[in-house]
Amino acid sequence: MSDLLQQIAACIEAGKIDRASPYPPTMSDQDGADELTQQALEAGFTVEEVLEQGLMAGMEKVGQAFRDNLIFVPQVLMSARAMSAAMEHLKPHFASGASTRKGTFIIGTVQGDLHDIGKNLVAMMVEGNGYEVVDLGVDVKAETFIETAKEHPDSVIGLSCLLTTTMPNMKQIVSAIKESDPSQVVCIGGAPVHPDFAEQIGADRYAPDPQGAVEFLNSVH
Ligand code: B1M
Repeated sequence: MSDLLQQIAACIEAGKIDRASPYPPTMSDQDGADELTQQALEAGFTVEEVLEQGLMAGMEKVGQAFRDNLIFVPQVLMSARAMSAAMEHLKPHFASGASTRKGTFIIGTVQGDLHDIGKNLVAMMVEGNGYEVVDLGVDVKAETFIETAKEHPDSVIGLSCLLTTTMPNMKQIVSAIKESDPSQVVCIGGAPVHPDFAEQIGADRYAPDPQGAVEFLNSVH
Protein backbone atom coordinates (compact mmCIF):
# COMPACT_ATOMS: atom_id res chain seq x y z
CA MET A 1 0.00 0.00 0.00
CA SER A 2 1.26 3.55 -0.70
CA ASP A 3 2.93 5.60 2.02
CA LEU A 4 0.39 8.38 1.60
CA LEU A 5 -2.59 6.10 2.15
CA GLN A 6 -0.85 4.54 5.14
CA GLN A 7 -0.29 8.01 6.58
CA ILE A 8 -3.98 8.81 6.15
CA ALA A 9 -4.90 5.58 7.95
CA ALA A 10 -2.44 6.49 10.73
CA CYS A 11 -4.05 9.94 11.12
CA ILE A 12 -7.52 8.40 11.43
CA GLU A 13 -6.19 5.90 13.95
CA ALA A 14 -4.48 8.64 15.99
CA GLY A 15 -7.28 11.22 15.61
CA LYS A 16 -5.04 13.74 13.83
CA ILE A 17 -7.54 16.04 12.10
CA ASP A 18 -5.32 18.62 10.41
CA ARG A 19 -1.96 20.36 10.74
CA ALA A 20 -3.40 23.00 13.12
CA SER A 21 -4.78 20.40 15.50
CA PRO A 22 -2.64 19.99 18.63
CA TYR A 23 -3.94 16.45 19.15
CA PRO A 24 -2.20 14.06 19.47
CA PRO A 25 0.84 15.89 20.86
CA THR A 26 3.18 13.34 19.24
CA MET A 27 1.98 14.47 15.80
CA SER A 28 2.01 18.26 16.26
CA ASP A 29 3.27 20.26 13.25
CA GLN A 30 2.44 17.37 10.92
CA ASP A 31 -0.20 17.24 8.21
CA GLY A 32 -3.41 15.56 9.29
CA ALA A 33 -6.17 13.54 7.59
CA ASP A 34 -7.47 16.79 6.06
CA GLU A 35 -4.30 17.80 4.17
CA LEU A 36 -3.17 14.25 3.35
CA THR A 37 -6.52 13.34 1.78
CA GLN A 38 -6.31 16.42 -0.43
CA GLN A 39 -2.75 15.47 -1.39
CA ALA A 40 -3.73 11.87 -2.18
CA LEU A 41 -6.51 12.99 -4.51
CA GLU A 42 -4.17 15.48 -6.20
CA ALA A 43 -1.59 12.71 -6.59
CA GLY A 44 -4.14 10.70 -8.57
CA PHE A 45 -5.35 8.13 -6.05
CA THR A 46 -8.99 7.25 -6.68
CA VAL A 47 -11.71 8.12 -4.20
CA GLU A 48 -12.20 4.38 -3.60
CA GLU A 49 -8.49 3.90 -2.81
CA VAL A 50 -8.46 6.82 -0.38
CA LEU A 51 -11.67 5.62 1.25
CA GLU A 52 -10.82 1.95 1.56
CA GLN A 53 -7.04 1.87 2.04
CA GLY A 54 -6.83 5.15 3.98
CA LEU A 55 -9.95 6.16 5.88
CA MET A 56 -11.71 2.82 6.43
CA ALA A 57 -8.42 1.00 7.12
CA GLY A 58 -7.67 3.53 9.88
CA MET A 59 -11.19 3.36 11.32
CA GLU A 60 -11.07 -0.43 11.34
CA LYS A 61 -8.06 -0.26 13.67
CA VAL A 62 -9.88 2.28 15.85
CA GLY A 63 -12.80 -0.15 16.13
CA GLN A 64 -10.51 -3.00 17.19
CA ALA A 65 -8.67 -0.89 19.78
CA PHE A 66 -11.99 0.42 21.13
CA ARG A 67 -13.37 -3.11 21.43
CA ASP A 68 -10.23 -4.23 23.26
CA ASN A 69 -10.46 -1.28 25.70
CA LEU A 70 -7.13 0.11 24.49
CA ILE A 71 -8.73 3.47 23.63
CA PHE A 72 -11.86 5.26 24.91
CA VAL A 73 -14.72 7.42 23.64
CA PRO A 74 -12.80 10.76 23.52
CA GLN A 75 -10.09 9.19 21.32
CA VAL A 76 -12.69 7.58 19.07
CA LEU A 77 -14.40 10.97 18.74
CA MET A 78 -11.13 12.53 17.55
CA SER A 79 -10.82 9.74 14.96
CA ALA A 80 -14.39 10.38 13.85
CA ARG A 81 -13.60 14.10 13.45
CA ALA A 82 -10.49 13.29 11.42
CA MET A 83 -12.58 11.02 9.21
CA SER A 84 -15.27 13.69 8.71
CA ALA A 85 -12.63 16.30 7.76
CA ALA A 86 -11.19 13.91 5.17
CA MET A 87 -14.63 13.01 3.80
CA GLU A 88 -15.27 16.68 2.95
CA HIS A 89 -12.63 16.30 0.19
CA LEU A 90 -14.41 13.26 -1.22
CA LYS A 91 -17.83 14.94 -1.48
CA PRO A 92 -17.20 16.85 -4.75
CA HIS A 93 -16.04 13.60 -6.37
CA PHE A 94 -19.42 12.02 -5.68
CA ALA A 95 -21.43 14.99 -7.01
CA SER A 96 -23.46 13.82 -10.03
CA GLY A 97 -24.11 17.23 -11.60
CA ALA A 98 -27.46 15.90 -12.82
CA SER A 99 -30.06 18.67 -13.05
CA THR A 100 -33.04 16.34 -12.68
CA ARG A 101 -33.19 13.95 -9.77
CA LYS A 102 -34.10 10.26 -10.11
CA GLY A 103 -36.01 10.25 -6.81
CA THR A 104 -35.77 11.12 -3.13
CA PHE A 105 -33.92 9.18 -0.44
CA ILE A 106 -34.65 10.04 3.19
CA ILE A 107 -31.88 8.81 5.45
CA GLY A 108 -31.18 8.89 9.18
CA THR A 109 -29.55 6.96 12.01
CA VAL A 110 -32.19 5.41 14.25
CA GLN A 111 -33.29 6.74 17.62
CA GLY A 112 -30.72 6.19 20.39
CA ASP A 113 -27.81 5.85 17.96
CA LEU A 114 -25.32 8.66 17.36
CA HIS A 115 -23.04 7.00 14.77
CA ASP A 116 -23.17 8.94 11.52
CA ILE A 117 -20.01 8.29 9.50
CA GLY A 118 -21.40 5.31 7.57
CA LYS A 119 -24.76 7.05 7.13
CA ASN A 120 -22.99 10.13 5.75
CA LEU A 121 -21.07 7.99 3.27
CA VAL A 122 -24.28 6.37 2.08
CA ALA A 123 -25.92 9.82 1.73
CA MET A 124 -22.95 11.13 -0.25
CA MET A 125 -22.88 8.23 -2.68
CA VAL A 126 -26.64 8.15 -3.19
CA GLU A 127 -26.63 11.89 -3.91
CA GLY A 128 -23.72 11.41 -6.30
CA ASN A 129 -25.79 8.84 -8.14
CA GLY A 130 -28.50 11.36 -8.97
CA TYR A 131 -30.95 11.24 -6.05
CA GLU A 132 -32.18 14.06 -3.84
CA VAL A 133 -31.10 13.19 -0.28
CA VAL A 134 -32.93 14.39 2.81
CA ASP A 135 -30.54 13.69 5.68
CA LEU A 136 -32.34 13.69 9.04
CA GLY A 137 -29.13 13.20 11.02
CA VAL A 138 -28.77 10.91 14.03
CA ASP A 139 -31.08 9.76 16.85
CA VAL A 140 -34.11 9.99 14.55
CA LYS A 141 -37.58 8.98 15.79
CA ALA A 142 -40.20 7.09 13.76
CA GLU A 143 -42.47 10.17 13.61
CA THR A 144 -39.75 12.24 11.95
CA PHE A 145 -39.26 9.64 9.21
CA ILE A 146 -43.03 9.36 8.73
CA GLU A 147 -43.63 13.14 8.54
CA THR A 148 -40.72 13.63 6.15
CA ALA A 149 -41.95 10.82 3.87
CA LYS A 150 -45.36 12.54 3.69
CA GLU A 151 -43.59 15.66 2.38
CA HIS A 152 -41.78 13.55 -0.25
CA PRO A 153 -44.20 11.15 -1.93
CA ASP A 154 -42.53 8.15 -3.67
CA SER A 155 -39.40 8.54 -1.57
CA VAL A 156 -37.40 5.61 -0.18
CA ILE A 157 -36.44 5.68 3.51
CA GLY A 158 -32.98 4.48 4.58
CA LEU A 159 -32.28 3.57 8.21
CA SER A 160 -28.77 3.20 9.61
CA CYS A 161 -27.84 1.56 12.92
CA LEU A 162 -24.43 0.71 14.44
CA LEU A 163 -25.37 -0.63 17.86
CA THR A 164 -26.90 -3.99 18.68
CA THR A 165 -28.82 -2.12 21.40
CA THR A 166 -30.54 0.13 18.84
CA MET A 167 -31.60 -2.72 16.55
CA PRO A 168 -34.94 -2.98 18.46
CA ASN A 169 -35.47 0.74 17.76
CA MET A 170 -34.93 0.04 14.07
CA LYS A 171 -37.61 -2.67 14.28
CA GLN A 172 -40.00 -0.30 16.01
CA ILE A 173 -39.35 2.46 13.45
CA VAL A 174 -39.92 0.13 10.46
CA SER A 175 -43.19 -1.10 12.04
CA ALA A 176 -44.42 2.45 12.63
CA ILE A 177 -43.52 3.52 9.07
CA LYS A 178 -45.28 0.50 7.54
CA GLU A 179 -48.31 1.01 9.80
CA SER A 180 -48.57 4.61 8.64
CA ASP A 181 -48.11 3.71 4.95
CA PRO A 182 -47.73 0.03 3.97
CA SER A 183 -46.43 1.03 0.52
CA GLN A 184 -43.53 3.08 1.91
CA VAL A 185 -40.26 1.48 0.79
CA VAL A 186 -37.64 1.07 3.53
CA CYS A 187 -34.02 0.00 3.22
CA ILE A 188 -31.79 -0.74 6.22
CA GLY A 189 -28.04 -0.94 6.74
CA GLY A 190 -25.25 -0.72 9.29
CA ALA A 191 -22.66 -3.05 10.77
CA PRO A 192 -24.85 -5.18 13.12
CA VAL A 193 -27.80 -5.68 10.76
CA HIS A 194 -28.16 -8.40 8.13
CA PRO A 195 -30.59 -9.64 5.45
CA ASP A 196 -32.46 -11.98 7.83
CA PHE A 197 -33.02 -9.12 10.27
CA ALA A 198 -34.40 -6.98 7.41
CA GLU A 199 -36.87 -9.72 6.61
CA GLN A 200 -37.83 -10.25 10.28
CA ILE A 201 -38.63 -6.56 10.83
CA GLY A 202 -40.46 -6.08 7.51
CA ALA A 203 -37.90 -3.84 5.79
CA ASP A 204 -37.85 -4.09 2.01
CA ARG A 205 -34.09 -4.45 1.69
CA TYR A 206 -30.82 -4.78 3.56
CA ALA A 207 -27.97 -2.89 1.88
CA PRO A 208 -24.47 -3.95 3.02
CA ASP A 209 -22.77 -0.77 1.84
CA PRO A 210 -23.43 2.54 0.03
CA GLN A 211 -23.23 0.88 -3.38
CA GLY A 212 -25.85 -1.64 -2.24
CA ALA A 213 -28.16 1.25 -1.32
CA VAL A 214 -27.61 2.85 -4.75
CA GLU A 215 -28.31 -0.45 -6.54
CA PHE A 216 -31.51 -0.91 -4.55
CA LEU A 217 -32.68 2.63 -5.35
CA ASN A 218 -31.93 2.10 -9.04
CA SER A 219 -34.03 -1.08 -8.97
CA VAL A 220 -36.97 0.78 -7.36
CA HIS A 221 -36.91 3.81 -9.70
CO1 B1M B 1 -19.16 3.51 18.73
N1 B1M B 1 -19.42 1.58 18.78
N2 B1M B 1 -20.07 3.71 20.46
N3 B1M B 1 -18.68 5.39 18.61
N4 B1M B 1 -18.05 3.04 17.27
C1 B1M B 1 -19.01 0.82 17.60
C2 B1M B 1 -20.17 0.67 16.62
C3 B1M B 1 -18.55 -0.57 18.26
C4 B1M B 1 -18.67 -1.78 17.30
C5 B1M B 1 -17.13 -0.41 18.82
C6 B1M B 1 -16.55 -1.68 19.41
O1 B1M B 1 -16.92 -2.04 20.49
N5 B1M B 1 -15.66 -2.33 18.69
C7 B1M B 1 -19.53 -0.65 19.50
C8 B1M B 1 -20.88 -1.33 19.26
C9 B1M B 1 -20.95 -2.71 19.86
C10 B1M B 1 -22.28 -3.31 19.67
O2 B1M B 1 -23.30 -2.71 19.51
N6 B1M B 1 -22.28 -4.62 19.67
C11 B1M B 1 -19.70 0.83 19.84
C12 B1M B 1 -20.11 1.32 21.12
C13 B1M B 1 -20.29 0.27 22.20
C14 B1M B 1 -20.35 2.68 21.37
C15 B1M B 1 -20.83 3.32 22.68
C16 B1M B 1 -21.99 2.58 23.39
C17 B1M B 1 -19.59 3.48 23.58
C18 B1M B 1 -19.86 4.04 24.96
O3 B1M B 1 -20.43 5.07 25.13
N7 B1M B 1 -19.43 3.28 25.93
C19 B1M B 1 -21.27 4.74 22.21
C20 B1M B 1 -22.75 4.79 21.79
C21 B1M B 1 -23.23 6.19 21.50
C22 B1M B 1 -24.60 6.16 20.81
O4 B1M B 1 -24.68 5.99 19.62
N8 B1M B 1 -25.65 6.31 21.59
C23 B1M B 1 -20.40 4.92 21.02
C24 B1M B 1 -19.93 6.16 20.57
C25 B1M B 1 -19.12 6.36 19.49
C26 B1M B 1 -18.54 7.73 19.11
C27 B1M B 1 -19.56 8.87 19.31
C28 B1M B 1 -17.34 7.99 19.97
C29 B1M B 1 -18.09 7.47 17.63
C30 B1M B 1 -19.15 7.89 16.58
C31 B1M B 1 -18.86 9.22 15.95
C32 B1M B 1 -19.71 9.46 14.72
O5 B1M B 1 -20.24 8.57 14.09
N9 B1M B 1 -19.81 10.75 14.40
C33 B1M B 1 -17.99 5.93 17.58
C34 B1M B 1 -17.28 5.22 16.55
C35 B1M B 1 -16.50 6.07 15.56
C36 B1M B 1 -17.30 3.82 16.46
C37 B1M B 1 -16.48 2.88 15.52
C38 B1M B 1 -15.07 2.84 16.08
C39 B1M B 1 -16.44 3.25 14.06
C40 B1M B 1 -17.80 3.42 13.39
C41 B1M B 1 -17.59 3.97 12.01
O6 B1M B 1 -17.76 5.15 11.78
N10 B1M B 1 -17.14 3.11 11.06
C42 B1M B 1 -17.26 1.51 15.70
C43 B1M B 1 -16.37 0.29 15.52
C44 B1M B 1 -16.37 -0.23 14.10
O7 B1M B 1 -17.29 -0.02 13.34
N11 B1M B 1 -15.35 -0.93 13.72
C45 B1M B 1 -18.03 1.73 16.94
C46 B1M B 1 -16.80 3.52 9.69
C47 B1M B 1 -18.07 3.55 8.84
C48 B1M B 1 -17.72 3.95 7.41
O8 B1M B 1 -18.59 2.25 8.82
O9 B1M B 1 -20.65 2.92 10.14
O10 B1M B 1 -20.21 0.47 9.61
P1 B1M B 1 -20.12 1.90 9.23
O11 B1M B 1 -20.89 2.10 7.86
C49 B1M B 1 -20.69 1.24 6.76
C50 B1M B 1 -21.72 0.09 6.69
O12 B1M B 1 -22.16 -0.33 7.95
C51 B1M B 1 -22.77 0.61 5.78
O13 B1M B 1 -22.07 1.48 4.89
C52 B1M B 1 -20.96 2.08 5.53
C53 B1M B 1 -19.80 2.09 4.57
O14 B1M B 1 -19.43 0.82 4.16
N12 B1M B 1 -23.94 1.33 6.28
C54 B1M B 1 -25.08 1.36 5.54
C55 B1M B 1 -24.12 2.07 7.38
N13 B1M B 1 -25.35 2.59 7.39
C56 B1M B 1 -25.96 2.17 6.27
C57 B1M B 1 -27.25 2.41 5.77
C58 B1M B 1 -27.60 1.84 4.55
C59 B1M B 1 -26.70 1.04 3.85
C60 B1M B 1 -25.44 0.79 4.33
O15 B1M B 1 -28.80 2.01 3.97
C61 B1M B 1 -29.77 2.78 4.59
